[in-house]
Amino acid sequence: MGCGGSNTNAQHVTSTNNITLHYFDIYARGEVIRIILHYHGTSFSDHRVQQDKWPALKSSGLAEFGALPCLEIDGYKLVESRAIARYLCRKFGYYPNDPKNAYLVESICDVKEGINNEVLPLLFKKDMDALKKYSTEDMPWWLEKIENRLCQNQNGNGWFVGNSVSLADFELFHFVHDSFLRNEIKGHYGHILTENAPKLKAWAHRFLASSQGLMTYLETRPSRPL
Ligand SMILES: N[C@@H](CCC(=O)N[C@@H](CS)C(=O)NCC(=O)O)C(=O)O
Repeated sequence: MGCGGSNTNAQHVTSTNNITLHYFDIYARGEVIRIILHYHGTSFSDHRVQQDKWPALKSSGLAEFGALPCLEIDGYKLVESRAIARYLCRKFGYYPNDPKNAYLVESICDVKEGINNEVLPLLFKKDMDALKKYSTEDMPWWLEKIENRLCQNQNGNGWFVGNSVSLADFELFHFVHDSFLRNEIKGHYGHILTENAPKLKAWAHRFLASSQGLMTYLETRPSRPL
């Protein structure tokens, strides 16, 4: 196929101050975008796409690569969850300029992505036995290593990188909160975090306490069993 079609890369749409997130009503790849926007206190339209509406939306070409999330912002339709998270963090001042600090942020994000690649297929298949096996056998090792990284900065009593919140904190908070701390799940999996990474658990509570907007969102978002 040639390049004759319209350029849909970061497709430009009519400029507007309105922000709309199109994503499913789940806590997976697009949820970190909701977390960043609520933490920052930016109002946006949270379009939770129901499964029966997805085929038509997909055919409409809204999402450049045929998958969600898609964020309409600054006159663009942005896709790819991790690229969108970076965009927002750069825009809001949650991304370091210094290359070494950027490396520290990116390596933490890549660790989360590696875990996601193992866990999300199990969640989508609702393979709870495999999920439990991964959580009890593999996760403790990862949690310990991630906590070690946290402790390399300010003895684990601050944020992941430098003196302020960064993309690394957003990505890891999404992972830690939704895998271990949220109400629907903490009775089953919370002990894995408590036993293997107590400082990481304290960091997650500290992070949450630093944003009223995020606290309110997490208290009021639709409940999900998985
Ligand atoms: N690499 C993409 C993956 C997006 C993705 O797989 N999204 C899923 C939901 S989490 C989706 O849209 N599934 C429906 C489909 O592919 O038709 C990203 O990170 O945004």
